[in-house]
Amino acid sequence: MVEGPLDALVLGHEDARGSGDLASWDDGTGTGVADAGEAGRLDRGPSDRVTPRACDPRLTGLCYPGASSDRLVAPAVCREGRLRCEAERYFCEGYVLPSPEVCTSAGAVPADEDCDGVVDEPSTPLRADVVIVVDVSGSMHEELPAIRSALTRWLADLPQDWLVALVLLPAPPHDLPAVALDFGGAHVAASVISGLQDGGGSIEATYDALYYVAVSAFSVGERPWPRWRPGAERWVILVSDEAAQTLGAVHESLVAVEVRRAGLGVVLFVVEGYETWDEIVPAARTGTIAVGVLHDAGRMLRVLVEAVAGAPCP
Ligand SMILES: [Ca+2]
Ligand SMILES: [Ca+2]
Repeated sequence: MVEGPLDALVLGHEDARGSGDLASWDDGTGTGVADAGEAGRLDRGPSDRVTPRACDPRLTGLCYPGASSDRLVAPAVCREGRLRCEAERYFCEGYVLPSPEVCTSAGAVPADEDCDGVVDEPSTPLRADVVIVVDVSGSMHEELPAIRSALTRWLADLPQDWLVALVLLPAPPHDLPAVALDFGGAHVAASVISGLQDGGGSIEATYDALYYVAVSAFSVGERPWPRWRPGAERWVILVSDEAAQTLGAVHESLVAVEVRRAGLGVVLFVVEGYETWDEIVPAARTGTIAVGVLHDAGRMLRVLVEAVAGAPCP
């Protein structure tokens, strides 16, 4: 039973299948707010971010930090969680959020992984935001022709309502990564990328770049970081030949949390030395990450098409 309205509670989540601290969640499309109602079920609604007051341990209603449009019954895999009060904070436990649609394998029960009500539909979204993060340090000189070729060919075939932004890493004369192109049409991005040159810099602050892109709430230098459109799929294509570094204190676990929280799919193109990304890869959206190689434009293009655009189920 609920005594009094829970009108000052902000939902939180940690991952697609798990538990979340309800005091800190924002999915990038708004803030989840608990409105316990008579049944103790939490719904979404507009509200300012507020500090939760001490919770009622007797409240054990259902909660779901995903979109209100998500299907929550089979064949959809999304599920509500249970509200839990611990140490005067609310947690939502055991919920399942959407993941990319996966084709049903032989003998398996068909499932609607992205919880849109359709099973095994082609996974190419109509609307997506893509941030391309390219390492343009000097060591990338020999890799850039293949990168330019693969990316521009891929961009030429994107659906109309996909927007593309570009982040350079580093962006001389500083070692900071910087937004070279805010979200816009793919043809504009292709034009800029076709002229991409290596430009020095000594630190590849990959962690910083991915973190700032994920949180989408910082300004660095003169340009703001790209802002994601609500409702669009979110992708980061990251190309580098150097193990990830940070200029500050952006640890990879923090990157993993924010990438997951932002719902980013990450496609990673590397040469070598990325062992530390093992912690980030499984932490982001399952099944949306591919690790490809540089120098081979044809292979890069195939990886991009398969990883991001998807293909219809047989
Ligand atoms: Ca589906
Ligand atoms: Ca499926």
